[in-house]
Amino acid sequence: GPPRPDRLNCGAELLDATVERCGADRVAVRSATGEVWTYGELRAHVDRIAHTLTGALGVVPGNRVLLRGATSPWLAACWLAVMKAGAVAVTVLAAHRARELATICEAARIRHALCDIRCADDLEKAAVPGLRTTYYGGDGPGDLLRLAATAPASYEAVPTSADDVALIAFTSGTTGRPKGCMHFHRDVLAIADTFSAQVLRPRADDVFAGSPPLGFTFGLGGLVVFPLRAGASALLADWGGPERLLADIARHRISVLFTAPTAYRTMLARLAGGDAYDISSLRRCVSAGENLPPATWHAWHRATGLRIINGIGATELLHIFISAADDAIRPDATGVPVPGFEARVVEHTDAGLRPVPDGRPGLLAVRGPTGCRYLADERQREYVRDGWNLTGDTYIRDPDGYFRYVARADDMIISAGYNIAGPEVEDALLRHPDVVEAAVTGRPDERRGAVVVAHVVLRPRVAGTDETIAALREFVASELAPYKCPREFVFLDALPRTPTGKLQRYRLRDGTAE
Ligand code: 3SK
Repeated sequence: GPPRPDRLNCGAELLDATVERCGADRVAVRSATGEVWTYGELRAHVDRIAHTLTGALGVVPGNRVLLRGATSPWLAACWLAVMKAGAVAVTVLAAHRARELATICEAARIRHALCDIRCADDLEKAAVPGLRTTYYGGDGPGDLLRLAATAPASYEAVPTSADDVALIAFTSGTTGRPKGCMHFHRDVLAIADTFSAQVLRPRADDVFAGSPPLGFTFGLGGLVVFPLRAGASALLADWGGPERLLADIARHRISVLFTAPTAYRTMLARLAGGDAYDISSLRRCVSAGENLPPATWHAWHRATGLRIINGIGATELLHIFISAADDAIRPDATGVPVPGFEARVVEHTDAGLRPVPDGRPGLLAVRGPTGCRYLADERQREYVRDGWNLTGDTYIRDPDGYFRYVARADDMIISAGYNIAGPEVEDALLRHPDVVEAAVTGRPDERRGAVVVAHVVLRPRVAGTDETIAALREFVASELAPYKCPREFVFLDALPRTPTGKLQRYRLRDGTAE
């Protein structure tokens, strides 16, 4: 009969359709160690792994396959092979430890794992009952790549349906029990055809790179899905710090960068320190994962002439859903809903969600082609209300449709009757030349409800003395209303972050970061 119209395999679309359109000879991926694969080579590796999965390893469509590894072309090839084989990828972080892996494997009922030999330890320690792990990158006879070497180099993708689950991405936010977010084959293409195609607008000659790991959907989208959909290429290498990233930009002539605000700040510190890097190849710089303070946007613009594309994304929505491009970028706003998405600012009422007037803070609500479907988790009811995804962020919508970030909804500080948004105070602190990182929290206080505490990382060789505190206080007081000025200062060598780079405010509040 005729092909079913709902048939869609995102692996085939990203790889086979791109080869058909752009040819097999273009570079697809590069590794940290200098390996370069064309699209034809990437496809042959993917197809051999897909054959091995469905043959020797006994994976059938719908099986969940854990993927764990350093960022590398081989990890991307395994992910694409799982897609083409119609299985479900559960990509975890190399930073996940045994207990976290055991929880994820149990929640997702995982029986198969493909694991980088360099990350074997914690998966073995997790001792997941019934798990069949195949390692890659080693030299034993059972190594995935040895098995795959003798498999046929061409594999017809399983004709999955657009609504079949393609991946389960786990998120625990900055704390809490991990939640598995299920995404369909069509969702994977939707993020490429919305944020990437319409905001980022990559070209086939672009070279992508960045810091987020592939186990974080920010990285999976930015470093695998978007470049492949565009016929472009990507450097797939682990985050090795700001100097490494700057050197990689120069060496590989990177043109599209995906990273988080903190990495922009640490790169700026290196550039300001006089280190010379040729980063003239950059044309698009994306920031997400955390709020981008205007101070960081302006500092990057001053240093490079480039306008950072800010965005807010969520594992629940797979990728970025509010952003802006080119002349539409405003340093003090996240942007407007990415075409295909709708966003509004709401509040809870007994009758359900009610829109909040423009200019007033409220909860961000989003809907679009992707959305939250937690794997067997009662928190689904809180995240999706009346068909809208509630991300947990407080936002203001300006009358002209721009969305401005205020704070995470549960991070607002209420002091002496005033509502204080930590990010506004952080932005003021970051404008001070001695401040490299800043995070502001509230400390419970009997008299005021809470007092504002600033956690600050200072520029090298600046000491956290009483004079420094006085200077920072005076500086913030000249920028913001007095009630927003921090009463206490804590100086740290680094801010506590999750393996995906998100600030752990609760560790600042409970003092475990000091
Ligand atoms: O969690 C996030 O912040 C995020 C940002 C961009 C794209 C994807 C994600 C999960």
